[in-house]
Amino acid sequence: EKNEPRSTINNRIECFPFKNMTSDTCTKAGCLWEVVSGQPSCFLPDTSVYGYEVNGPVTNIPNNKGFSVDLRRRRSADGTPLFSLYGNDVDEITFEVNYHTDNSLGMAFYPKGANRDQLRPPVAITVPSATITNQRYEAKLVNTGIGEPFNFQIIRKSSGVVIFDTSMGGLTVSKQFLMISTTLPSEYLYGFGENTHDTFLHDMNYRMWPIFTRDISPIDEDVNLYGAHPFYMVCENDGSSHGVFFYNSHSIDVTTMPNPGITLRTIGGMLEFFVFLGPEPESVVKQYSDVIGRTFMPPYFALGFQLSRWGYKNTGEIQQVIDRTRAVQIPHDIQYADIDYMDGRRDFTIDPVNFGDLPALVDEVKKGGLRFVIILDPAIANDYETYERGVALSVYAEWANETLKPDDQPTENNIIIGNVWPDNKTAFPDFFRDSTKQWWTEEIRLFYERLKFDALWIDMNEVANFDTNQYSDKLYCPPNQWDDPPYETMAAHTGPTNRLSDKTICMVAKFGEKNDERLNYEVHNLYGYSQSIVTQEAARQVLTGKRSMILSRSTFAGSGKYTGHWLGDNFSNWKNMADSIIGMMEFNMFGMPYIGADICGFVLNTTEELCERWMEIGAFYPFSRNHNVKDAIDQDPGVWPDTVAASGRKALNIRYRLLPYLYTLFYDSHTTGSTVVRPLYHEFSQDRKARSIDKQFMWGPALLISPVLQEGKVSVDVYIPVDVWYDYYTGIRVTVLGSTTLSAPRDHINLHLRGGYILPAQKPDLNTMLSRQNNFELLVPLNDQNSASGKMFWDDGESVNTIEDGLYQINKFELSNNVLTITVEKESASSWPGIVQKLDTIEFMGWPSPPLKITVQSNVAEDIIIIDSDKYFYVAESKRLTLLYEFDMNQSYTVKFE
Ligand code: MIG
Repeated sequence: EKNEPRSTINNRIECFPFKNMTSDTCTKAGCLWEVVSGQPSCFLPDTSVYGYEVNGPVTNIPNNKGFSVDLRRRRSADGTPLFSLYGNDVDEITFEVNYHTDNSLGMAFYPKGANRDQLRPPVAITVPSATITNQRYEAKLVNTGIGEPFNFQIIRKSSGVVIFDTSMGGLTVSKQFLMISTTLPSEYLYGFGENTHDTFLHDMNYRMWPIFTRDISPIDEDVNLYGAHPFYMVCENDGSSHGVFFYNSHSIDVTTMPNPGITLRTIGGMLEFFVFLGPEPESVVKQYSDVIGRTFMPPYFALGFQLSRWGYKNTGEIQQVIDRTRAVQIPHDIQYADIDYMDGRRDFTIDPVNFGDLPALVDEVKKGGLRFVIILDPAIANDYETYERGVALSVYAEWANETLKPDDQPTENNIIIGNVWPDNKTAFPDFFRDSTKQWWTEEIRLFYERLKFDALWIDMNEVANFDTNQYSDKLYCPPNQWDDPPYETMAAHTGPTNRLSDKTICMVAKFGEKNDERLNYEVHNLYGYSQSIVTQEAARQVLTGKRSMILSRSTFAGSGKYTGHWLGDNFSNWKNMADSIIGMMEFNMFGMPYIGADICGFVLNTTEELCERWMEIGAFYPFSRNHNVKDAIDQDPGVWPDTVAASGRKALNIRYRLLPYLYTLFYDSHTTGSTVVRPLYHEFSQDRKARSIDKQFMWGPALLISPVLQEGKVSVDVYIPVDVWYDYYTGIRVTVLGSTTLSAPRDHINLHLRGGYILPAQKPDLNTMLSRQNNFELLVPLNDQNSASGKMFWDDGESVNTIEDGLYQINKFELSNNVLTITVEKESASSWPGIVQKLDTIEFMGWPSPPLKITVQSNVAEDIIIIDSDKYFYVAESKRLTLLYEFDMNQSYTVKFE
């Protein structure tokens, strides 16, 4: 009777996902039942019946910093709370809105009087704070009368667009089930991860996505992968964008709805959100990074090309790969060793038979500028000194309480024992403890004494454990409210035995220091995150003052401060190659620009054509590594000298040429939060077509990359937004804009430069140690005003905190009114030798007519030099002007064209 149908069926909030409901069980539970195809049949009644109501006056926070209001559950006529979905609902809660800055706000729902810190994830964030002077949003409690349904909106003042709106109801706060729904102002929804999304733009048709870290190949949709990033972005119809961060580390389910809207469900903590008003997409990502932190600055060598595989049989095989890569003149900066190098796959050991000579190889190859990276897994075999030293410092995750531990589980000291790669049973370090940090750092230091690695690759940190629940003689989780919560989330329904603990350790494992203990249930998503923090610090300590680089498989919001990421165990197929673009764009949105996928594909045998195309696109991954599974055919480019290697070399030489531009994008990202790999949507958000492009991507604002992603194709369908563009190879201006088809022979990846930007470049070489000694170049594609601008960031490429310590240089470039100025904007401090290289080539594209005279004046000399006319060339057909003149990067110049 009271359960009125909803006004539209496109906003149904499902009552019991994963339960087989019938008309009878559904209505008995208080929900509505109606079968409509494509819609949930059992769904919640509206806010007149379910959810919360206003239960007190609105209290303003002084200085226009927000407000709070008490709420209580909806009541029946006799004053008792109405029905509950999963039990234990909190009757009285407080809703608080905090205006952080003019462009960002926070909001939280918490049990009245609760200590919020205990409900928050142990993830360091920064709450932005500024005086509110020109608030871009209105935060509106729609009903303020006592007993009226809770309804909250955030409105973008400039357009009146409602960007957050809880009017469809469903708000639930219980101990182990929390839910909120919001309508969205448009269908342009991006983000949430880590999942394999078929499209960058979300499908709004009741798709559900789990967020819960797990060791699963990114080949299927609808499963949770390695990382957890509860962040989304929406492009409003007018092109303004906003973003929302759900600050919660529990297992989360995201459901899209066609109205359009989303429902978020989680199983603990708080419903707490940060909202960012942008309005430009890049501003949204920057504002998000204000909260979660900005990316680490990668060492320069980490921008070079990298080779890896699982299954090298011995040091000799690694040497062979290095040699055949050199033979085909492929630039090569990092060589990896996977778990094969270990003795019985135990961390910090070396297989004495097959890899005893690995340290010597590392020493040798480093002389030529190659760097070496080793893998480390978190799980520690319980049969050697590393393990024993950990026991002594009590570094391992334990059962939360003795009574939960099944009697038949192998254990010592209450430590949780599992089974991963090592030859023996394993324990799992708890990286939330200081003692673990001390132990891990020391183990890394001891190992560095044996093998001089340059960076660390941390794998299996979801945390992966192979057999939980699958074999009775190995680890299994006794039934309890944490391993079997009333609402299990989708993650539990995508594991082998349908439990959260599948392929990981029990939710009742305990983590953290004695005075701040947390159940795995709360912090499971933070395993890789916590390991990344400790590993970065350890590497920097051990490599005294060197930046190093950490590559982590599992990540959380904020991991970008500490690590990069690869997209995991992809398959050697064309779809997975295309998916990598979406993954890269999403991780850039998540503040993790150091990202890429295994080039040529990991699982299965690659093919020559696939590998060739993958080397081409992979040359434009910020993290560019060819990596392969054990037992698959070799796929390093040297295997196919005339095809994969030839095309790979061509693409990689362009990458190396553009590394100063890429490095400068990382500097921008590190200092402002901007993206490195950038979706077209970010640069052309007014262009509706650009908002859905996910088969092409950009480097920053100036380079458009359009790879071939299909087998047998020698052309590519692209979208080129309305602007000034030049073909990278010919310098010829693009005349057909919009949707078009470009020729793309097997050895060609289409690249376009955007008019108006100046890109710093450098002559390529076989690794970055060599290329860093070459002369610089500038690429100057002109816009329609015949102007362009840009900058270059430079430092020693490897010291820690060069930016914070001011040990870097910035050169600014500006072309307008036929005058090019090169300005040393920030000179490097004296303690750093500065730039010795010259800039000797400037390539202008779209230069209108041949110059009659070019003059140069340096800031350190009085005289104006007239450049010899044989030092510049103008090609009328392509309107390309090349200037060959040696500029010293430590001087400022004015170059005039007459
Ligand atoms: O269960 O170390 O994603 O890159 O080669 C497989 C072996 C373990 C998974 C990583 C992959 C790596 C592999 N590892």
